[in-house]
Amino acid sequence: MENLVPSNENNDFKDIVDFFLKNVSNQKSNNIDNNSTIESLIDYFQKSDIFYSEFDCYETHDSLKVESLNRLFDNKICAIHIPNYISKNIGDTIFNNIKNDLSDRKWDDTDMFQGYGLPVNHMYGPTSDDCINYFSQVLPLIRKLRTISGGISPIDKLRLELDEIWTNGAKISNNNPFNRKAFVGLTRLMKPEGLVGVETKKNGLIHIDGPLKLITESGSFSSNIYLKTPSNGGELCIWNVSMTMNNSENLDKLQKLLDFSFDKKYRERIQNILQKILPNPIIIKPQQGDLIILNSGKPHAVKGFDYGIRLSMQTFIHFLKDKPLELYS
Ligand SMILES: O=C(O)CCC(=O)C(=O)O
Ligand SMILES: [Fe+2]
Repeated sequence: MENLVPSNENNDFKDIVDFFLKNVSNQKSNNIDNNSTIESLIDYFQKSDIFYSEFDCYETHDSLKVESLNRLFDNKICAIHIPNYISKNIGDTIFNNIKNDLSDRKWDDTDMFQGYGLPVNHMYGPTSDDCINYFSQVLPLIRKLRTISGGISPIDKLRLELDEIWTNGAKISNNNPFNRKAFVGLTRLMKPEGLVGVETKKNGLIHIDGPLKLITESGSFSSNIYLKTPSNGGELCIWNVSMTMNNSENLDKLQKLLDFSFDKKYRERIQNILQKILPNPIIIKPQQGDLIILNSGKPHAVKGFDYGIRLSMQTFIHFLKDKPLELYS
């Protein structure tokens, strides 16, 4: 993908340059040694029992329904699956149009091999150029995806429908230190050669994207619209860890372990332990054209596959009671 970083002299990004200057100069060294914490957590969980699960509950519908969203945001269910949310043709069309334009970068610390668009963590640097790069791609890529789709893009459709059915509406988030609109529609490519690790290559990287201990006033959710799916494998696994049946201290320790679930140094050991201590997962096999919205505070992982590709258009949905839903990728 072309480098979008404009010159730092560009006044359009002065706020970003200033923000990074201020924060880098104020930054205190934060090099805490995590080794002993991780080792003691691994030690602890090696001897621990399996976590209790809530009863397996996700819903399948033919369209987005407000009652179902309410149950998801209220932590009564952990996912909503809508088969055939978009036509299979659109998935193929988008793939054919972006396949030569995917990131040069091949991520080796997550299951995303290449992406179209940048994930939200780029907003936070480490340099101001990363942040400028992130915001420079927002509108061009949202609009490119719309043009390629020949009308509204899959992520536009999701945003519009959420806005239509959710009383407080849905919007692209600008809730960040720069008060700028975030990117939505990160398109994530998974390929067999990009799957990391040994055990994780098959069973996926278990992680959370929001706090493990759920509350009902707010929450972090992730949605994926599947543009291409492999015929075998690529299932989404969600561990519906109970918030009430497990000891609160154990949940805190599990959260800490999950904080390091992508850490290259410990990844394989942590993932093996997670596979042992978590209860049986809910397994959903997405097909091309489907939409899944999941509670991203529930541990989840995507299973590997040997043939084909898995391409999904992703956005996080942040829920805060009585406020519009906020979308960002
Ligand atoms: O690709 C998927 O099915 C889920 C990916 C994921 O981890 C997420 O959306 O948070
Ligand atoms: Fe995730």
